[in-house]
Amino acid sequence: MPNEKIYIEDTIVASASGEGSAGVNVIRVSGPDTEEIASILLQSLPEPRVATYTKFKNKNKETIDVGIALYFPAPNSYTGESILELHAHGGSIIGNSIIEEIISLGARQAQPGEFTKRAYLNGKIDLTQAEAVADLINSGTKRSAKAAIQSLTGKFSNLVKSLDEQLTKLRLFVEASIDFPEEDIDFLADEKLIDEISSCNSLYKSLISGASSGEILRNGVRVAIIGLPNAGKSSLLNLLSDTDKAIVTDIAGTTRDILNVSVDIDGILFDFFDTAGYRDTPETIEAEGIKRTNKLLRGVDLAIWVHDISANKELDTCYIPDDLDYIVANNKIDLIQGKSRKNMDQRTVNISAQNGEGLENLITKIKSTIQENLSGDGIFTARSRHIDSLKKSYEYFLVGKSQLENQRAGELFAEDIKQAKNELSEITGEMTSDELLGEIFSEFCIGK
Ligand SMILES: Nc1nc2c(ncn2[C@@H]2O[C@H](COP(=O)(O)OP(=O)(O)OP(=O)(O)O)[C@@H](O)[C@H]2O)c(=O)[nH]1
Ligand SMILES: [Mg+2]
Repeated sequence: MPNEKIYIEDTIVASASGEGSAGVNVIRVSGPDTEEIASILLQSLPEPRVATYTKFKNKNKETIDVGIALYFPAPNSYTGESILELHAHGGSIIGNSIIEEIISLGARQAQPGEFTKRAYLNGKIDLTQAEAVADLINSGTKRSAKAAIQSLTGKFSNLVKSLDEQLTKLRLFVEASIDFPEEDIDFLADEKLIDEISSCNSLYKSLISGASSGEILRNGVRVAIIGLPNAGKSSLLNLLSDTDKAIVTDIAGTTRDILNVSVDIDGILFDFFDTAGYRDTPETIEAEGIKRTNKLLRGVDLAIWVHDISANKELDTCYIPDDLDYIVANNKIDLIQGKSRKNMDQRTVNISAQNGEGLENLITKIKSTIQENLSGDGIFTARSRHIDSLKKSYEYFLVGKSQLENQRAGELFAEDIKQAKNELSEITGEMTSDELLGEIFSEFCIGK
């Protein structure tokens, strides 16, 4: 679909440099009327791709502003259509006057993300790249920006494409063999086929793990700090975020509402949530706080159970949902000496939220729990819809593989591979619904 030439009738305009005052305001025009608009506004069409210093004039030949004009004739532009870019003086008065003038010459105000949507519809970029543009603009850490650049430059789509090509080869190979039914084929005796199946399998695994890491980088990691009253949860939130955002007192039941702080740890955005302590309480506000904590736990990636080790209470983690990863932070270790400090297992760290002891260990543990597959540079940005499609595609592949291995069923294998390929094509946007497109581009800012 995207590679078919789609004729888009109208011409759009928007400021690409966003709201607020700035030195320069970049105004973009894209569409079939670009040349005509430029000829009137600038009195002549600038030379393609050459920065031209010129006056911007209204229909009465009055100068609205002076600045740089850049003209990119179709199809060699961001959108694939003719584009005019005006670098005007900053400030909304001048910017709006120029935009109004361009609208009076036949353009209309662009929708959010419409330039990028046109780039996608004109086959300039695929859908993962378009999504990466939004991710890059919205990225909250250097590392997530780097991951977005990787996807923007095609790293993710190329991996998906290469998996798709391998699946095509497999399917063709098996289909060619089924065309000779008189021969009783033993697919599994063919080493080349076995090798290719196993290489597809590995590619699926690395893509799914890469995309999962990419999603973590994009969205950040949500961590709930939970435990009994007075265990030191709010103190820990303050320590982790190096703030005094949460109120700390020695009164059990201090925190009632959920408090949230974002912290950039080595390029990954962590959202820490401080919560009300668990206990049976007749007090309505505190009980409501506990209810909110339980709801929060259904939407986080990790919990830190803060346990007051000085209080001589049993560790009771029964409030943590079965499928949620958690770390036990034995807090107030400063009050404990010698032997009783030990007694550690894999998911436990000793800390003092008061004096900072053990903080590094806790952070290392948080990272290792989350980052199991967050590796160095190989990361690209990805979204849950990509992971869903990859997983569905992998399921078809695995079913097909077992049909072949257990029943020698070549036809069924070929059919499953076809389905697996369909799922992949949703990722790059070769097969995508209008609804999904609307959803994706509505997240963009105007002018992108
Ligand atoms: N000695 C010592 N005291 C601590 C430590 N961490 C917290 N405290 C103290 O324990 C008390 C409770 O701390 P908070 O951080 O308010 O505990 P909380 O878990 O948020 O409590 P609630 O909000 O009531 O559930 C305060 O008096 C803190 O100063 C620690 O590591 N060592
Ligand atoms: Mg608290």
